Amino acid sequence: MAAISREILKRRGILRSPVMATIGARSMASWFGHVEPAAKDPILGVTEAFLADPSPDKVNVGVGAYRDDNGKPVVLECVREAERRIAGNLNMEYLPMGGSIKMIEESLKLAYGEDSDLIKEKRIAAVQALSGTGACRLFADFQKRFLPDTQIYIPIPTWANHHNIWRDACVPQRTFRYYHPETRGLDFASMMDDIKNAPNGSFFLLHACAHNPTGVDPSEEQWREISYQFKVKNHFPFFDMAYQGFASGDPNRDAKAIQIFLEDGHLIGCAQSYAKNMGLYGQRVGCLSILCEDELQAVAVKSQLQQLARPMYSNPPIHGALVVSIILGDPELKSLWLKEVKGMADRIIGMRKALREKLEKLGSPLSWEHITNQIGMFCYSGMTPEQVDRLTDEFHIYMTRNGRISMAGVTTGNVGYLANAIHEVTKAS
Ligand code: KET
Repeated sequence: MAAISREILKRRGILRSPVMATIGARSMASWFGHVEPAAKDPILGVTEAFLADPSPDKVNVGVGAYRDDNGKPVVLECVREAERRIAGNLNMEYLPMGGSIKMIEESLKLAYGEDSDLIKEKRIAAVQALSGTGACRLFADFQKRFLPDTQIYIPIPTWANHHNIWRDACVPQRTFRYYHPETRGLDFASMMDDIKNAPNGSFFLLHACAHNPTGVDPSEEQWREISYQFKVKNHFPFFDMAYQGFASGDPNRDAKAIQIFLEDGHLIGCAQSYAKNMGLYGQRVGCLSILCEDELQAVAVKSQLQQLARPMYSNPPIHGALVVSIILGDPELKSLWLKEVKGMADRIIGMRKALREKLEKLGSPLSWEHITNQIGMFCYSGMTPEQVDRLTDEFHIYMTRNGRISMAGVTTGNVGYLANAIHEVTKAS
């Protein structure tokens, strides 16, 4: 912090190095002297703080990144095998602006269904994207370019970066109610009211499964009602599907919400990410798709998506796309992947049970039922920002201040320590 303030003072001409002083204050004043440090990212900032803490007891349950039961990052076996197959064989030329055709084909099968008629009819415009974030951003830019006066309805709460993405794309945001803090479940009635009260033809951002941060998804029946109401109101659903496979352990089941909307004949948008379900976090591989009325329209939309990509990053990275194509294109590797996704989801479910049991055994006066009711990577614990601060200050436990625990970072080794600490900071409430 001290280093940053010295830097700022220096830039403002208040503190000068001897060389700068001799050249003169005005000529060296930078045009960006007024720039202040940006606010810390509420999620990735937690990782930075964790890394800076020298304590041997420290625990990171901040970012949604899967760890094995020893707390170590995981490279899936199917990924290792795909990389063996890539090594030495292929060139590393540019991909087309829209990315790997093979990767896109396989991604569409995952989201829209293996035998989808929509795929056969070539009605889906799709491009490889810079993981889920890049897919959302490309969509937001597309929305702004072709329907500039629209807004986006975003659930409260949501993944913090959704707000940044549509803000930077200059799309005004509205919110819709989603979560009920008292029941720690879905606030379905309010959500439906907000859907009904939005102007016809509004854009809605929906989490396809394993809602982040709440771990609360609508039931199948509720999705059907939502889909029906979207039809009545002619709303456009944009699905962010960053956790396909992490909700139920089965990627097909986790695409159910999308399937329901497709059955009802909606046009949809969809952001897919392989960060979590293939553990390809840093490879930045994902897919943006937009279901169109016909093939002609899909060709036009895809060409426009490519034109949005070209001046930003020209074309997407090749390595992750090769890994994904090889895994999903080979029946044996694909079944290994499905097994490994299930393994990750199951370990998380096991940790939910363990954390809840430990808190109950400690005699916590609070109900922790929601830890096992919620699904996906996160537990939305209900802890206050002040309680989270105590966890960090007194116990070196790092998590986002909204009380979200990344269950993917909980292990047999740290779950007892975590439960004790949570009990300590919550028992008086
Ligand atoms: N959508 C949602 C809902 C989401 O939680 C994430 C990542 C993403 C998209 C983007 O993931 P990508 O790596 O671009 O494919 N969430 C975790 C990491 C992060 O904040 O970047 C998290 O919430 O911890």
